[in-house]
Amino acid sequence: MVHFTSEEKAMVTKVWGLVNVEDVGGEALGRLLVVYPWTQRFFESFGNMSSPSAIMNNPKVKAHGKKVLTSLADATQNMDDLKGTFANLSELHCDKLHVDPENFKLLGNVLVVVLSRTMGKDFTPEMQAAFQKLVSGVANALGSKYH
Ligand code: HNI
Repeated sequence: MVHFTSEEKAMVTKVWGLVNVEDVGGEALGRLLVVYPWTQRFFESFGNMSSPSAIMNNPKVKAHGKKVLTSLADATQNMDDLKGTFANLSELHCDKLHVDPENFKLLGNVLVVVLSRTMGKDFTPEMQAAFQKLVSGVANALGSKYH
């Protein structure tokens, strides 16, 4: 189980305060689908994914990215209990959606890349480290109910 120091918690809160959930969510999910094309198979109902620009401008991708990031807000507020916080979503992604948990790590990493781009120098190494730890903890929590 990951443990966050009070400094790390403060860093995560700071990062989250600078995140525009709508922009960053769509950008991160879009990039996941472009960079790791096999992830597209989970989103066949989303329509046009024929090129990187089709993916990045797909309204369903943007809407779903926003939904995922909104759910990540729960992580920033429950850093002492990520497993409990994501228990239901772990069951959903395993039993109903059949998403390989490796993909949670990929999305977390893409998210960190997107934050580096959007925040530039404001995203200090300490902030990056704390946020990377958070997304890794969430990926772990989302995988915890797999069987
Ligand atoms: Ni994920 C639905 C949260 C990563 C594939 N996902 C959701 C929902 C939430 C959510 C919230 C909506 C649930 C509901 O309707 O009750 N997903 C998260 C979080 C992460 C994540 C917090 C990681 C940080 N999901 C991923 C990844 C994939 C993924 C990496 C696949 C590559 N998720 C899905 C699919 C759905 C989904 C597929 C259903 C989409 C739909 O509406 O058809």
